[in-house]
Amino acid sequence: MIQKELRPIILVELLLPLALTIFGVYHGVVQVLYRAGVIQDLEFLGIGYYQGLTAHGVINAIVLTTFFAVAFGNAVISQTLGQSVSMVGARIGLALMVLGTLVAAWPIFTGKANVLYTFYAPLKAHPLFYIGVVFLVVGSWVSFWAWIPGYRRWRRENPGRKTPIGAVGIFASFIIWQICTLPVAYEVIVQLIPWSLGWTPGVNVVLSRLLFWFFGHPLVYFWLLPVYVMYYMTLPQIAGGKLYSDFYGRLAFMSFIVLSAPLGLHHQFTEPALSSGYKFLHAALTFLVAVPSLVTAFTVAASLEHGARREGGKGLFAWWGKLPHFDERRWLFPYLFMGLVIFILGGLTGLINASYGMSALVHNTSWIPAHFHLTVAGPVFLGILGMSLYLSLGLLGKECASPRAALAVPYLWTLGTFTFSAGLFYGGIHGVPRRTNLGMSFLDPSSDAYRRDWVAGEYAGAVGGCIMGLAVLVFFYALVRSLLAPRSQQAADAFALPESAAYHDEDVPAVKNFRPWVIAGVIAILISYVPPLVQVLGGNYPLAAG
Ligand code: HAS
Repeated sequence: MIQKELRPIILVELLLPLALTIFGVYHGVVQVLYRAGVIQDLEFLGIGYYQGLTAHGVINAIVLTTFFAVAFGNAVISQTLGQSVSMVGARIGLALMVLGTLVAAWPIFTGKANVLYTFYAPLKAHPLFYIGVVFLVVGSWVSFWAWIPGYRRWRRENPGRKTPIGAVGIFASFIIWQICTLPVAYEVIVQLIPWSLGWTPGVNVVLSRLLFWFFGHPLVYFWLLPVYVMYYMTLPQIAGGKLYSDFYGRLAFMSFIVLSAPLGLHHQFTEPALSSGYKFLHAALTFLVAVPSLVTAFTVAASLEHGARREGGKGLFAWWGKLPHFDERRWLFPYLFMGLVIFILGGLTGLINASYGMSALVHNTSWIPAHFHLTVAGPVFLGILGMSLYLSLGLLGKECASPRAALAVPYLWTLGTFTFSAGLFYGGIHGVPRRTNLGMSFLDPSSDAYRRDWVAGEYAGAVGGCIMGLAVLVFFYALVRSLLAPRSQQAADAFALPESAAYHDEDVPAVKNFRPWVIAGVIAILISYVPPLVQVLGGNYPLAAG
């Protein structure tokens, strides 16, 4: 059972960022229209191109994901450990996150923070943007710390018992977050805030980029792991089966603690200030971090097969037909399943990016947003939408009032992301740049820079982006109708997240304790980041005024 006093906090953490996502998604649709040349201007309805792009990235990829990770973490930890989360910590955490979001929103909405969601120097924002980000992150830390006393109590009261797998995944995610936000906290507090306040003459851009990407790659696993918790903890049961292997689930989460961080240089293969040897090391480690996802692919597929066969599924592939793809009572299933389907392509294209030589072809082209709309905007966004609807209705004791609409969303979203990404992949390998107002340049037929061969990809991107926008509209229709439906206190009291039993419930001591994995993770970070850091600090680069 989810702790009673925690429920209103979880509801705010789910619904507030979802409301903001209306702006986030709106700017996504406007973005594809600029890029396809439908909008040929520096701004649309008073909001500039880079201002809208910043709002799109910050709201969807930073605010929504962080609030959701904390909300879902609160629900999973309090339910699976049956221990109370510290209410003081949960309240302070929420207050700081809301304050941070409001403080950062002002410079974004007034056009004083057009620095994109990758906010490293030399782009400079108003100091309040950085201060807001600090509050948001510290709020998420405090929410995480609020789980620790209850977990220690649980361990004392349950000696030798395995921590429930949902709690393992949530803790893994927040351990990664705690570690990876330290370098970006240094960057923001020591470099960016004093610089944006005018207290320092300039900023070391190379150091700023290095610290940002130290944070930037593990950040993607902070987005992904809550969804992996859904895949391991809830999906097998919704599919009518069991988690195929408890050990492999734990192994995947523990491996992410070690492997998420020491590979951020794969975002900086083109960085002239860093030696190629370090880049090669990070490239090799990037291939290793795909392993826990491949393990997940096999374990989750086996769990789905087990569920489908229990429901009468037969044959080598025909059992797929027995999964609840269109079951109105189990409308959460396609949010998770279609996320997995999308992630097959998202993961494969990640491996292409990681290949040292291939990155030179695709870096900073539209290939990159195509990749990340099949990852963060694929399994992650679908998981967030589905679970936010499921959790908020469950906590309020309401039924989904439009199950058909709720079911349509993941299919529409998948159609949209595949169309969008196909266009942007195509454009990317033909050299179309990312983060560029193409309607004012390469897609403007009256411009000397016009590129006819780039039109098809961007048009496909625009069609896909509009379908994605439509999917979100349908989602809000289902959400609002359901929120207006009558509530049942009895249903609210009885609500719990589905927890799958394990088919193979192995007892392997190596994956029962976080400590050795955290130590290995810190050692891996020291090996992979100290030499590049020493190189950058010894570089004596001129400071950028911004
Ligand atoms: Fe990435 C750039 C490499 C995963 C997000 N990535 C980005 C950026 C973002 C992002 C936002 O090496 C752009 C940053 C920016 O703005 O510049 N990425 C990888 C690799 C992985 C990977 C190797 N990325 C993610 C995830 C993200 C994410 C996850 C968000 C959540 N990425 C890169 C690289 C770059 C990059 C370079 C920099 C490129 C550049 O030059 O700028 C791996 O973790 C992927 C492993 C995943 C798999 C897939 C496993 C499949 C599963 C589904 C199974 C399906 C089932 C269903 C069971 C190997 C789990 C069965 C049903 C059937 C129908 C069969």
